[in-house]
Amino acid sequence: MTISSLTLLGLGAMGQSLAGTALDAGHSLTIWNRTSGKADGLTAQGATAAGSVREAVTASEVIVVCLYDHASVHAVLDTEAETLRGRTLINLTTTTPEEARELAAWADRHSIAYLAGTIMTTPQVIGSPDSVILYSGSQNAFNTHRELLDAWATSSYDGDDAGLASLWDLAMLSGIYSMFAGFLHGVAMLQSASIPASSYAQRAASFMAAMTELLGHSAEHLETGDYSQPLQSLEWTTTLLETINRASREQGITAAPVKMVQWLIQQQIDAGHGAEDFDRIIESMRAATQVQ
Ligand code: FVH
Repeated sequence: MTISSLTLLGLGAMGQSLAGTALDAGHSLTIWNRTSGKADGLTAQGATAAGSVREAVTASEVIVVCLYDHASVHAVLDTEAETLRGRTLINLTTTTPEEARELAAWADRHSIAYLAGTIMTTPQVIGSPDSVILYSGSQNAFNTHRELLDAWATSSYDGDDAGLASLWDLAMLSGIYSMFAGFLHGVAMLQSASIPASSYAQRAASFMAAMTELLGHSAEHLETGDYSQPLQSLEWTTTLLETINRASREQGITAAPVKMVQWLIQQQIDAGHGAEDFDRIIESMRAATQVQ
């Protein structure tokens, strides 16, 4: 089903890309941004710039929000709850799961259909086959506006709990940031011996890709909670990580990402689980005493 009208609030780097792609796909688009100047290129492509949030919301049945954070979404929408009544709100702003649920409840109180989306890609990739956006919340909104959503990315629907898309997003990003911190630590080690980052990147890419083959094996441990058949025990691993620590000191750098892993391991060793598998460190993350 082709939508007749669409409003986009927020013309940052991502909003610009979403807007351009929607226009390219033939959608009729109204745009609004807090500060002026960001709409100019898009109006030249056919978008209509609204002078206020109310004017922008009134123009369309579907309102897409792509703002900086949860607080900015409330800053923009709170005074327009009645204007939004009966319309569909698709929020592509990064939030926590609880923030997404809070917005869904707010929308529900005002009879606004609410779909939460999390963008798993950069603005440059929006509209390409590599672009992925995860959704949760109103299944009806997801199904009804699928054509628009699919213009931006491969769209996945994860369930009617509005917080789920966000939970997935942040869980995926957590893995990526930890991996890149480890990559940068490796670069720092090698650069201390004048080996360029590009050499490390080339060798590390295939090594890391090979390591991802082990994720399924870990998942088996994590789903059963049985860590008694270690691929690498906690005691063995902490000895290795201490060696990386000493090597880092020798090279004059700090091994902060490695120390974080050592800390998680130590909780389990102290609790008497040193002979069990490395995957057991997930229990340190679940512990109520964790560092916030
Ligand atoms: N850019 C990316 O690579 C990532 C990819 C993954 C998903 N994110 C999320 O997308 C949201 C928007 O990101 P963005 O890249 O467009 O962000 P900015 O370029 O910084 O633009 C922010 C827009 O938000 C407006 N804004 C900020 N605070 C307020 C406020 N209090 N009231 C109204 N609008 C506000 C800002 O307006 P202005 O500064 O231009 O006036 C921009 O339109 C984000 O959640 C990412 O996590 C992108």
